[in-house]
Amino acid sequence: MATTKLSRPDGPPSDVERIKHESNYLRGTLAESMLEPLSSGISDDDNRLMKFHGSYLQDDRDLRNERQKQKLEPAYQFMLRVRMAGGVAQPEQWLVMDELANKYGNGTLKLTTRQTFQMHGILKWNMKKTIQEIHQSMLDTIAACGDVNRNVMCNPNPYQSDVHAEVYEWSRRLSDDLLPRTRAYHELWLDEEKVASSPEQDEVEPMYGPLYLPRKFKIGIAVPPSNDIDVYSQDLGYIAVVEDGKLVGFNVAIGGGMGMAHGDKETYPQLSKVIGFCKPEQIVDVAEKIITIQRDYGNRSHRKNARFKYTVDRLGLKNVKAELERRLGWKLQKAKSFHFNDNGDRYGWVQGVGDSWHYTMFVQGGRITDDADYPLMTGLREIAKVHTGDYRLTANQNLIIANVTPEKKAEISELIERYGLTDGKRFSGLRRSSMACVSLPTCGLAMAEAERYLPVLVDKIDDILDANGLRDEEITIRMTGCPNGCARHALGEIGFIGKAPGKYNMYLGAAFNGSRLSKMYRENIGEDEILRELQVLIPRYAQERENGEHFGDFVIRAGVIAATTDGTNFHE
Ligand code: SRM
Ligand code: SF4
Repeated sequence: MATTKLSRPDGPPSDVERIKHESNYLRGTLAESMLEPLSSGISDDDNRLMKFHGSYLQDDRDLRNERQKQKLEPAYQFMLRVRMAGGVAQPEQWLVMDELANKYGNGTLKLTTRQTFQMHGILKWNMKKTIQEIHQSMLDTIAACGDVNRNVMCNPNPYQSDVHAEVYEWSRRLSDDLLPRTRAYHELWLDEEKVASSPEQDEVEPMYGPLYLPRKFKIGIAVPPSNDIDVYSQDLGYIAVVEDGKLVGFNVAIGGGMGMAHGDKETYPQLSKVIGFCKPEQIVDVAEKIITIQRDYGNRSHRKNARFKYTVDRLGLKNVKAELERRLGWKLQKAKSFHFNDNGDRYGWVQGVGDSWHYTMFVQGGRITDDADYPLMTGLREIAKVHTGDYRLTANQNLIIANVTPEKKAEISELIERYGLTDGKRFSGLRRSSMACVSLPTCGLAMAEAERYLPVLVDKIDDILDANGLRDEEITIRMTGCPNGCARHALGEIGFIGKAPGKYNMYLGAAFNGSRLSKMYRENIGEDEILRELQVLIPRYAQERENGEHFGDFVIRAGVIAATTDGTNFHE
């Protein structure tokens, strides 16, 4: 087989490459840093390594100025992210998360856009205890962040239990097989005894190597017709092909990603492209080989251009496919046809296969907390105490109480009623289709509010929708506090990216099923301008839309947003 000529970009390695190189497989001086009593923070180098262990050092930005004035160090605290393939958790694990969030965290849990739990506000002194208790619940935080394969996403599919079980199993296999092999996590957090370094040290990371990947790497599995995991946004996406109720394999899509930087044309969101089809038992091999291509050819000089999407663009899709097939020693089959309807969640009770029932609940911004008039956290805790099935966190930051037996259904329904927990149906279609990243006060990169502000903005947009008879119309709306795209803003029919406090770039025109990116419509505008724009666009949509036409398609047909030449792909 002919070898494709590929190369890595020139340039000196970035500082993070040095930190990884010197870290002795992700250990660095973390053990000492975590015990150092004078600061509640850790050094920058160790914070880089901390990510590979599923955590970030943050500070409470609401308190930053005040503490600066008082000449105090920032209010340091840690965010901790769990690795939980496909978002599947057991009731006992829910109770552990709930307890830890209240005991060591800020009393809330965040259900993330990649189907897992995040806790915020953990103090340095409590980190080890928290990680140990997570471990005892049979979960961990390994590789939840860092330059490695991240939490593997998987359609939580409450409809086809057999297919779900099978596809979920593959997401778990991917998650486990692609884990880093270093024992650093076990030594640092779980008190595993250190094994003396040996000549085999070079074999510690057979796939990643001592420098790991140039950047984070993300995998997701979609089961059509649902594209809830936004398969086109993944570095590597698998699209399940189900024939006669049986899983026959996966279409393989590569090179997606959402992140960009304001004003930097070298960075952009991009949709992945389908390159072929493989059998179920081949997907781990395909993932491993793609990861090694990114390991070998990804940009290690400029982290802003290091994601796999840029490697694919630089090397060329055909060349990457040829290199993949060379490394595999076999060829992908021709892609099979598929169709996606939407990238959102369907709410309420549905019956799965046999006797099982599943309840999908809307969780605004993915935040599990108790408000005076909405005791969500308490209600879910009470449900977890009696639930005998499992949970599935969705990629839209919502929650499925899954595999409820007919006997338990009445009891859980009663608790849902008692605590006023909602399947979302009392909210507008827009709110039910909303997503916001964490942003302020914990995210160090936030330029504007997102999770705390989107609900307020939606209240106001709801008034316009009500006035135009569109209350139940599902329109996807996504807001991020910066252009990194953690709520996959570029795939919302209405998207906002934070620019500065109270100011956003507004995007329109993404497809309802996540197959087309949005395009910038207005730059750097505040709430008044946002509402002014929507006061024109929403009535137009109500009056001029064609039967069944989604908002994202309408704005293109109506010429609000220019169509692209290939009809699929926008970016700034
Ligand atoms: Fe993200 C960085 C939160 C999903 C793209 N993301 C961050 C950090 C860790 C900020 C930082 O680096 O200091 C945020 C922590 C905030 C906090 O206080 O918790 C953060 N990202 C999140 C979460 C929690 C958002 C949410 O509200 O749910 C999501 C956690 C996912 C998980 O469980 O693993 C989250 N982040 C995403 C997604 C969506 C996805 O993966 O489907 C994206 C876009 C897809 C992609 O990667 O292309 C995303 N996050 C980023 C980026 C931009 C990467 C890039 O390509 O340039 C950054 C910044 C970075 O890596 O330098 C980032
Ligand atoms: Fe933070 Fe930006 Fe991600 Fe929002 S999109 S969580 S502001 S990094």
